[in-house]
Amino acid sequence: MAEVDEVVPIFGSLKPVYGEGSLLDEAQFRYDNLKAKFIELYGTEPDVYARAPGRVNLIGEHIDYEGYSVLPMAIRQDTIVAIHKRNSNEERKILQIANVQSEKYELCTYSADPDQDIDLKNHKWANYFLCGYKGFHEYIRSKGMDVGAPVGLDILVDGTVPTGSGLSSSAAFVCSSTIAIMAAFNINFPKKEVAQFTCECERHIGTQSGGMDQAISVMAKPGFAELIDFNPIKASDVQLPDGGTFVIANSLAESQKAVTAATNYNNRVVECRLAAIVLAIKLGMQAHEAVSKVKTLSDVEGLCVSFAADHGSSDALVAVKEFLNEEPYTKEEIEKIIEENLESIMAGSPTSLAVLAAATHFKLFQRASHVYSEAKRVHLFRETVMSNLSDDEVLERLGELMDESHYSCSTLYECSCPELEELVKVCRDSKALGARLTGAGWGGCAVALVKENIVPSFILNLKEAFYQSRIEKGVINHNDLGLYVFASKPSSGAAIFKF
Ligand code: NG1
Repeated sequence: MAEVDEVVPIFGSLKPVYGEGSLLDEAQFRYDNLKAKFIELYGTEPDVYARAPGRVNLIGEHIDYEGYSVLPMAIRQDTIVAIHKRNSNEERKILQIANVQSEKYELCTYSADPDQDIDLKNHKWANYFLCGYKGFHEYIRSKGMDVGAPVGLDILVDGTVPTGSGLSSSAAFVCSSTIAIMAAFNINFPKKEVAQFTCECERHIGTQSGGMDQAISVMAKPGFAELIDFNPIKASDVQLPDGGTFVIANSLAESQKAVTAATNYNNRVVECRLAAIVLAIKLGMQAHEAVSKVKTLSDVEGLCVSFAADHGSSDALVAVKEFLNEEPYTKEEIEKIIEENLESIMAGSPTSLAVLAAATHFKLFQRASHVYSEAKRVHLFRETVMSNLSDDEVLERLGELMDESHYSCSTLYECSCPELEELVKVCRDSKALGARLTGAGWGGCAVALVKENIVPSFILNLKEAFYQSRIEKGVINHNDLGLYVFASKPSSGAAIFKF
């Protein structure tokens, strides 16, 4: 029980998070560099640092926002935010946000008003900091706490999670920013609260995110993947079997989740909601009740399963097959079933209205089929890990589940892309036990489960079959290959450092 209320840890040295050896040396170098640059830029030392890792999702894609459990692990790549809070009597009450990669990410300044709007049409990298800033203040207020009038903040960021790669660089940035702000105000909260409210913070960027990335970034433990449940958020340790390694490989197609939200990420959230409402009505709920009560496919799973039970099954997909058409629905067809105009049911959500404005058809059958089957695969994955099969048998089965997950993402959810398809095929041809896209998709990374003893030859194969032609075309530099394909072990969650 005590564990549930653990707050974000505060350390006086890097070792508890970064371990020993070369990883620690590399981390020490980054923190020293961050401090030196901070002093150069702001003329003072940071008060405190916060770090939060990226993650790789092993299985359970696009189901967190539907209320279903997912199974990610934290990776060692992280974002570090160094922060200094100015005194309330200092002039210039502004937020200054700089990045150690100053040539790529320019210095951004914002007012210190926590109620300012984020300009979503003009996407700037530091907007993610602002998400944390706004969300922190909203959360503080919701708890009846008061941190006084706005003061200036100086910030310097150093991130190693590749952006647009499906490894949650955005959540690593939002979580480390929010936690740095908390720490600058000398406030700490239980990790599961932080996991919940950092998810709400990130929605300020305009994506209707589920909570997976923030939950794993805040709650991860070294050595374990985590089964993350939602409503309420809970993380249960999953010890992966010996003999297998997860290799992450970047497809080099950048997934611009915030920019493409209306046609990709948020579009799928809206399609799932519409599928859930239509199912509820077909299963006997009054249309007005379904519209007001049903938000996600997990809300109607019970109805689907009861229907399936009457037909000798326990599988929600039986109801999906019976009641949803495989042909995409037009807006008018859905409006006829739900007896309301789609704009009016989405009226409170500008990001959903943007989806409606961009869409001509809605694939309800395909999206619901993916969500229900993927939710089942997550549990099968965990049951397999906990079964008494031999390690080899466990690894084989996990690989199959990963392959099935990819097939579903690619054909039913349509969140893959040609580069990811090519990469997943190369992984399988190179003897992966299973491989799939990870994260939102539409670009970004694949994750492959590989027998430990063939990892070096597997990576070499990927380099030859996938990356060599891209090196020759100048897409990437040979010396950077280690950034694009690497084996990963489950790493630590978010932390605060006061040195
Ligand atoms: P990425 O784009 O990989 O960070 C996104 C969502 C997750 C989840 C996955 C798909 C955010 C911050 N993250 O992850 O919540 O829905 O897509 O499974 O939007």
